[in-house]
Amino acid sequence: MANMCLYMAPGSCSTAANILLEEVEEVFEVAVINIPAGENRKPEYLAINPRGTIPSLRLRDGSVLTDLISIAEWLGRNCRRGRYWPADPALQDRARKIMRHVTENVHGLGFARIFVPEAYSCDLEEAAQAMAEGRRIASHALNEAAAMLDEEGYALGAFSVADPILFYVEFWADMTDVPLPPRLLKHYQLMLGRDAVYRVLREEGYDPGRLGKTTESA
Ligand SMILES: N[C@@H](CCC(=O)N[C@@H](CS)C(=O)NCC(=O)O)C(=O)O
Repeated sequence: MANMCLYMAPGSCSTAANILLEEVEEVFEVAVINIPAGENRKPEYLAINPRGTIPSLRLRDGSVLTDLISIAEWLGRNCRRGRYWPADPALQDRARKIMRHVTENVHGLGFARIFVPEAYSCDLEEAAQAMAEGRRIASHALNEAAAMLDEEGYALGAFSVADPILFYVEFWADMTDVPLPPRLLKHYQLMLGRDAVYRVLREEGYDPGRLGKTTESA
């Protein structure tokens, strides 16, 4: 059977899937999809993921997962090493709520406006407004995410699939100077201390030593 293959773009939300694949010590291949060059809209990639979004994960049997949360849950449940999907149904419920909040609200409503303002505007002035609105939404949604964690440390107490998902928006906040609430800043710094996170950031072209010095929100 072929190795798994992660279709990804460095610095995008696929970083979360890349971290999880490293955490579970899977052997996998990587296919870099150049989003600014439109590779995700080419027929070759649309044949893999008809929505043209990143990440996608091709499994060993050839089936393909095309959504970050599905990928995270599958890896957490099925990999030989490190079972990072909780057994407790209440924790599973919490993991799904956190992951959905991150992908739908922090990312989908907030950072999408910061990174792709032209999708929300017709001219430069509207684009500036969309970016400002995106910063407000991302900041508010990050505060809501912080309130979903009841203690300092990992999202569910022990490391789980929810942590790399929380991590990618903390990383984006660092990259774009969106202040992090204190609990998320601590979570971000905790994640930056993990070997797999360090390796993935280096592979994706970042210097982990320069990250995590971001300011806290009030
Ligand atoms: N809900 C999807 C969304 C993923 C998503 O928005 N990915 C971005 C990169 S961070 C993307 O593919 N952007 C290119 C596009 O939508 O055309 C998921 O969680 O997998």
